[in-house]
Amino acid sequence: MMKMNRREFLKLATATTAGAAMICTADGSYIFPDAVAKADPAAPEVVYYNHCQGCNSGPKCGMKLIVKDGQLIRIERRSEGGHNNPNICAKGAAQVQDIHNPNRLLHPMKRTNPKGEPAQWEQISWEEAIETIAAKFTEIKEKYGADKVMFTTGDPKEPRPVLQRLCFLFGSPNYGTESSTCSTGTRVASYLNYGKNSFATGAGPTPGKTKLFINWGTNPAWSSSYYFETIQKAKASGCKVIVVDPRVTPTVSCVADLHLQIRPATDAALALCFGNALIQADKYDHDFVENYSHGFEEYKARCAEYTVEKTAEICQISVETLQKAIDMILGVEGPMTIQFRAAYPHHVNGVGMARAIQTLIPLSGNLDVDGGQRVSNAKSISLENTKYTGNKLATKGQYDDPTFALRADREYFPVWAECIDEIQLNMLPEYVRDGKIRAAFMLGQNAMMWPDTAAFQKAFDEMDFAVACDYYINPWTHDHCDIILPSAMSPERNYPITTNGMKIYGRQAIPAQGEAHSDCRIVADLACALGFSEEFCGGGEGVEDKIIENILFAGNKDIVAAGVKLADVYAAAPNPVVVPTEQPAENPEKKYRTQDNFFPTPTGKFEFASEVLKKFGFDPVVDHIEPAYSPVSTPDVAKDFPLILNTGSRVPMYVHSRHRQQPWLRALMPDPIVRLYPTDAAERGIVEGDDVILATPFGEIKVKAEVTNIVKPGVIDIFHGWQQANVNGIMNRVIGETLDPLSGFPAFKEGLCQVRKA
Ligand SMILES: Nc1nc2c(c(=O)[nH]1)N[C@H]1C(S)=C(S)[C@@H](COP(=O)(O)OP(=O)(O)OC[C@H]3O[C@@H](n4cnc5c(=O)[nH]c(N)nc54)[C@H](O)[C@@H]3O)O[C@H]1N2
Ligand SMILES: Nc1nc2c(c(=O)[nH]1)N[C@H]1C(S)=C(S)[C@@H](COP(=O)(O)OP(=O)(O)OC[C@H]3O[C@@H](n4cnc5c(=O)[nH]c(N)nc54)[C@H](O)[C@@H]3O)O[C@H]1N2
Ligand SMILES: [Mo]
Repeated sequence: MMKMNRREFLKLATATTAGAAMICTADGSYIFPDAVAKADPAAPEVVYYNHCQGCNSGPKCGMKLIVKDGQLIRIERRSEGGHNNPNICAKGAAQVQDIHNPNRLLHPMKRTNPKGEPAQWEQISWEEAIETIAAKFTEIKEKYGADKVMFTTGDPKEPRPVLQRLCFLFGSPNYGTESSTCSTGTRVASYLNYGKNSFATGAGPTPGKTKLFINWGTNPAWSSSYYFETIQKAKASGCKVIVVDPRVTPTVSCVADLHLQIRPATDAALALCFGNALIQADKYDHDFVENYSHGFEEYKARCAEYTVEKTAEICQISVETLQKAIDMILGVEGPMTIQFRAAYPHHVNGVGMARAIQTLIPLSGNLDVDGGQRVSNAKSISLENTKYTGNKLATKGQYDDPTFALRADREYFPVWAECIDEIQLNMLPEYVRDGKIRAAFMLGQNAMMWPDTAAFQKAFDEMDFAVACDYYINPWTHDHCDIILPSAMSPERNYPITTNGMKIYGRQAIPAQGEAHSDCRIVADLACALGFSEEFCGGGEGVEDKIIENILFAGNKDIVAAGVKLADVYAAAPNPVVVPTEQPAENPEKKYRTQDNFFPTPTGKFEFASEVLKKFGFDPVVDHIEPAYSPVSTPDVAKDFPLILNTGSRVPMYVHSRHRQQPWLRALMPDPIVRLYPTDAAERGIVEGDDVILATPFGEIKVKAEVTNIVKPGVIDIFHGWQQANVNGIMNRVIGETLDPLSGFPAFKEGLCQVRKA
C-alpha cells in the first residue's frame, strides 16, 4: 500500500495537473484550451444543462457545461429553461480550476500518526474505509449509545437530507450543519414570532408591485448576484429602496434611495423605532393586531421607548436621516417588503434583532400581500420534504421526547433546541468534553468557520473517531481527523436540487477525478454497511438516481399524482418539469386570515410577546441590547480596542474558506485584508498595503491594510476563512457574551478590536 505525507501527496498531484489558461469570448462563454487540447477533436460536443455550485447562495445560476471526450472544454451562460443569469461570475468561470486542482483529495485516506500533528496519510480502498467507519460507529453505539455519534455537514446542502436520514436511522438525534452559524438564527426568530420557520429572512421585492423595499444588512450585489437582479428590476419599475448597513456596499451604490449607515448591532433599536412610528401615526394593521396577535400592548410600550432622538443616538445616524426613512415608510402608497439574511444572527442579540425586523411586515399590513411578503403554498420538491421522520425528532417542539433528551445542545441552548431540528454546533467542544459526542461523520465540515477555532480542532482530536469528506485536504480541519474521503464536485455527480420554485436536476457531466464519489453515494454506502441497505436503495454506483426516484419522488404526493419519473425530467432538459402543487383556495388578499392555525405558536397568534421565551426565562418582548463588548457597554476595554469588529462580509471572489487554491480567483485578492476608514488608518500611521496586526481581547492575526471609505468610521471589516489569518481564531465563546443565548450564534459582527502597524 502506498504511504505518503501531505507534501509528497501534493507533489505527485501537481505533476498530473492541468495548466491554467482560459479564454473569455465576446458572448460571455469561457473556453479552457488545456481541456480542448486533451479532447479527441473528432469527438462530439455534449451539452449539459447544469447550475453553478461555485457559491452556496440560492437561487443558483444556471450554466451550460460543454463536454468533449470527457473533458469540460467550455462553460456558457444558460438562458434556456427559464433559469438564467446574464453573467457567469468569476467563481463560476474558475470552476475548471477547482476540478483539476492539484490540492484535491482524490482517494480515501487514513492517518498513520496521532491526531493533532500534521497528518501522515495512507491511501486505503473505499471498502476498507467504509468497513472501518461502520465498525467504529457500531462499537461506539454499543458501548456508549448511538447518540454519541454526530453526523454533520458544512457547506454542502444537497446531501443533508440523506445524511439526516442516516443519522436518525442510526439512532442519534445529533444531526447538525453549518446552518447553526449561518442564518438559521432568523428561523428561531420566525418560530418565536410566527410559530413556524417560513418568515425567517423576509422577502425580496416583486418588480412592478413593491413600492418600498428595505434591504436590511445584506449585500446581494456580492453575495447573491442572481437575486440582486430582481432588486434592480424592482427599482427600475419604481420601487424605492432603503439600505441599512454600516458599510457603503455596492448594493448601496447601485440601488439605495436612502442609506442608513448604522452602528453594528443597533438594528433592534431601529426596528422598534419604526414600529413606534407606525403605531403613533396609526398606520398599522388593526385587524392583524386585534385578531391575530398576542402581546401587542407590551410591544407598543417597548416601542415607545425608542423615540427618533434616542434611536438616532444609539444607531449613530442623524435625526434627519432617520426621519427621512420613517417618512418613506409612513408615506408609501402600496406594498412594502424587507429582506435580511446572515448579518442578524451574527450578534448576541441576533434573534432579538431578527424578531424586531420581522415584526414590521405584518404590523405594517404587508403579510400575505402581493408585493409584500407572500405566504407561499408552493411545495418545493426536495428531499427535505421526505426527511426520515420515523422518530419524532424531525418535528419541532418535541421537547419531551426521550430521544430528543439526548440532543447534545439541549441544556446549553433550550430555545434553539425547541425550535430547530438540528443541533447547535457552536458548543461542540463542550459536548465532546462532557462525553456527549465521541465520534463524527462530516461532509465538508470546516473547523475554521467556528469561533474559537482551536477549541474545535482540539474537540476533533479528542474524539474517539472523526471522519471528513471533502474536495480538498484542508490541514486546519483534516489534521484533526482519522479518515478523510474524496467527494465528487458538482459537474461530477448527479444530484437533485430545487431552486427558486423550479425543479432542477444537476447531471454528471464529466467523470469524477481520482476515486471521488458523490456525497450521496458515500452516505448511502456507509448506511448499507451499517445495515440500512433497504432505506438507501442498496447504495453503490448510480444510487443518486435511485434515491431521487424511490425516496424523493415516491415520498412527494404531488409528484406521485402527476406521475412524473426521473427519466421525464432528464428528457425535458433544459426545461424544468413543473409539477402542479396544491393551490390555496381562491381568496381575497391576506389569505392567512382564512387558514386554520396559521400561527402555530403557544397562543395560536403572532406573538409580539413570546410565550416560548417566557417559559425559558427570557424577556418575551424584543429590546435593543448593547453588545457585551462595545464602546458603550465596555468603555474600559474600548480604550485598548477602540474599533468595532465586522467579520465575514462577503467578497465576490471567495466563499468562506473556498477558492483560495484557484489561481484565477486568488489573483483577485491575494492576501487577507482588513478594511479601515481613511481617518482611522491615518490616526494609526497606516497606509494602503501595510502589514498590520488585527488584535482582539482574545488574540492577534497579521493581515494587510486596505484603506477605504466602504467602511464606517470606527468599524473595520475583515473576511474570514484565511488559513494564515483566521479571524475566528481570535474570537471566544461565552453564552450571553459572545454567543446569542437564544440561538447559540456567534457574535461575528460585533465586538471590539485594534489595528496597528506590524
Ligand atoms: N467570522 C465569520 N465566520 C463565519 C461567517 C462570518 O460571516 N464571519 N459566516 C458563517 C456562515 S454564514 C457560514 S454559512 C459558515 C460557512 O461554513 P462552511 O460551510 O464550513 O465553510 P466553507 O469554507 O465553505 O467550508 C466548506 C467545506 O466544504 C467543502 N465542500 C464544499 N462543497 C462540498 C460538497 O459538495 N461536498 C463536500 N463533501 N465538501 C464540500 C469545501 O471544500 C470546504 O472545505 O461560516 C460561518 N463563519
Ligand atoms: N461571494 C460570496 N457569496 C456568498 C457567500 C460567500 O462566502 N461569498 N456566502 C453565502 C452565505 S453562506 C451567506 S449566509 C450569504 C450571506 O449573504 P449576506 O447576508 O448578503 O452577507 P454579506 O454580503 O456579508 O452582507 C451582510 C452585510 O451586513 C452588514 N452588517 C454587518 N453587521 C451589521 C449590523 O449589525 N447591522 C446591519 N444592518 N448590517 C450589518 C455588513 O456590512 C454586510 O454588508 O452569502 C452567500 N453568498
Ligand atoms: Mo451562510
